[in-house]
Amino acid sequence: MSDKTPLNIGMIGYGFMGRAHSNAYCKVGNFFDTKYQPVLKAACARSQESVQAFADNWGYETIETDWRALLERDDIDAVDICVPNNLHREIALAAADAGKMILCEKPLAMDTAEGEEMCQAVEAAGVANMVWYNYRRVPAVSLAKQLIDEGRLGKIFHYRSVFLQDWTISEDLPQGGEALWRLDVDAAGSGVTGDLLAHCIDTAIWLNGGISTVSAMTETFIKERTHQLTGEVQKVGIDDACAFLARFENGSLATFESTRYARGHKALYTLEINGEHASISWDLHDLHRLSYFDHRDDSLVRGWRSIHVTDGDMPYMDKWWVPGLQIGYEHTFVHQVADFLESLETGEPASPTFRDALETQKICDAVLDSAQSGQWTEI
Ligand code: SOE
Repeated sequence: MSDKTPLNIGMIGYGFMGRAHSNAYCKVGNFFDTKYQPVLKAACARSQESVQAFADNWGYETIETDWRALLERDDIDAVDICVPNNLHREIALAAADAGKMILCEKPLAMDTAEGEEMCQAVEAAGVANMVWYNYRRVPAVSLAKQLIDEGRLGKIFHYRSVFLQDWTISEDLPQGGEALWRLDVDAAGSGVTGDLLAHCIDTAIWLNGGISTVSAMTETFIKERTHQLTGEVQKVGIDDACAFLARFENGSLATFESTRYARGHKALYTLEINGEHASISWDLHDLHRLSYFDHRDDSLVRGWRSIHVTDGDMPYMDKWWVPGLQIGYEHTFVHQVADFLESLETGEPASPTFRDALETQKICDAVLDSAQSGQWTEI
């Protein structure tokens, strides 16, 4: 019998992220020595058949088909919002009102105004809250943060980041409905800006501080698509591609680019940071490696080194296997849950909180405004 304190989870949604988070709740207690143990108490979605199948697969004890009923239950401590972006606000406000802790999928909201409302709601209710920007918890990215915070790079001059995919190139791909809601502006709020660049921005702010001004361009390559739910051909409202320039508050310059039209790239998230003494770069396709160049090295052996981030003194790695054996994508979510559980013990909020994630939302809004106006936009 575990002597851990149960933390009853109510999962809303059962898609890709519902699976990633459920897996994390299942695994965290086996690898991390936390006081709290997530319990898969209830899964909730509109389709009874689908949510039952999801619950059976992951071991959720019960199901609900109405999220309001889930929030009324006394046996739910924390709700996990894994539904399309246009539903985050309403559920989060009601969950805060019901006194539930909230773990919300990214991006926080459809826009900054909604996000601000959500921040105020969780802060007024005093409930623990966190947004699932999982890439911070890739050990190599966490190591990058450590190296930067230790001052090893010195003054930062440049930040460069891309997130490239190619899954929406076919004009026959419908928009809207299950699995394809990311293409429907009414459900997603934006295209690659909120879905992919939001990850790049979250990591960038975390590693390199606030962004002060942006200049962006966006494009929607396919102007009309059939809506999966209505069967009607409708205008596409999302940005298929977005590129922007940015200035950070620390004086460094940045370029960001994202598209779902980069043939050959499935999820190429990269970042590179150039500082006065050293540079680092990272690539999601090789996520357990961090490239590092230090100009202070002896010139005869100076060069880019590829750090295999698996040693026990590297972030999170003492919790897994033995040095040299790597971990993957799903572990980032386990790390995030572990940090959330630890935050309940220490009282120190797990980042990014709603308030932290609002910063990313502000940048996304500024990027879209700038693309619209053709002007630089101050944050
Ligand atoms: C889109 O394809 C997507 O699944 C995003 O929604 C995720 O946030 C990203 O991590 C991977 O790509």
